[in-house]
Amino acid sequence: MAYSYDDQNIFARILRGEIPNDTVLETEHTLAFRDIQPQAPVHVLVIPKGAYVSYDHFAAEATDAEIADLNRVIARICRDEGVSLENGEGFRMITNAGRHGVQEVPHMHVHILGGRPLGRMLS
Ligand code: DGP
Repeated sequence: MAYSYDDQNIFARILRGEIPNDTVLETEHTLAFRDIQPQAPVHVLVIPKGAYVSYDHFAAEATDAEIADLNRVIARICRDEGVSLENGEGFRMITNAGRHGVQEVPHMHVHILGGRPLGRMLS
């Protein structure tokens, strides 16, 4: 079964400029913006500009340039937001996928959360 991408999802509309967003950083392949319902003082969403539904879709089919760009953006945001281990107290990255992952928006995104102790998630 192939991955199926709905180009009317809210992040596709943000990428087309149809819906405003609070952009943190934009590069050739990647857009990062603040989550509309922040769960922590730092809550940034990082998305590829390409039409990927989930992290596994992105990791399987994106180009090396797209994958490298998204990861460099994550590193820059962690540093710029002061949550990197270079200059802060740390962060958490989450990517939800599909029904069991409780993914609300079907365009691949990584949450970066930080700025407060986040509590234990896995034990
Ligand atoms: P999830 O798909 O469950 O990983 O989470 C989607 C996140 O996207 C959720 O934290 C809320 C956020 N979100 C939903 N709609 C918008 C929007 O229009 N703008 C922004 N900035 N964030 C949104």
